[in-house]
Amino acid sequence: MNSRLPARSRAFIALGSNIADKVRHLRTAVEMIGQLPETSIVARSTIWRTPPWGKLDQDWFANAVVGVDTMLAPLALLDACLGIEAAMGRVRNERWGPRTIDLDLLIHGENAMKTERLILPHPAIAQRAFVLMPLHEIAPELRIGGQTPADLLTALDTAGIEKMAAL
Ligand code: A4P
Ligand code: MG
Repeated sequence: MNSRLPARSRAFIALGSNIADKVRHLRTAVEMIGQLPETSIVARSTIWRTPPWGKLDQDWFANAVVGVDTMLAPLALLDACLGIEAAMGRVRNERWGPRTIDLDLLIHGENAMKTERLILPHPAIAQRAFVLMPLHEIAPELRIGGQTPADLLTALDTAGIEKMAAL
């Protein structure tokens, strides 16, 4: 294979919203992800209703995960996701605080990196049931540090996390 050819990768993007019409925000973001260049959505989880994690005094979240096939390199895909957040009017206030839409790049093929702008795989996957439950739905065989989403979920509290709508 010609190593200079750009590679196609399977990536997973987590979506979260806890302001106003949360379900609509997730659907709008997925539509925009599907319109990115050389990127197609290949799997979408259910939308899950999840209790707030990290910062507890805020509204519940709608969370989901999509799988994409993309020719975009990791940083290009991150920038595209940040662009969608900005286009949807997200304002960055406090860490872990309320948000119209949050897009986290969970996995990008086999790529592993730790730079100031991007860490792959996303460092918090193993602590977050609101990511692992939708990820398990669409990628039960995926390995994160050698463990499947179901393996990682055995150590976590999943109370109050429920399916709420199709994405
Ligand atoms: N960044 C580095 N690696 C990545 C990556 N793999 N994916 C950098 C995405 N971004 C990555 O992100 C800050 C910077 O992280 C980005 O500019 C990028 O360069 P951000 O989204 O502005 O930060 P944040 O979201 O305010 O903070 P943080 O710590 O990322 O919060 P999280 O992790 O997004 O958590 N509870 C429930 N139930 N459901 C939720 O969805 N979300 C949060 C926010 C808290 N509690 C929640 C939920
Ligand atoms: Mg984020």
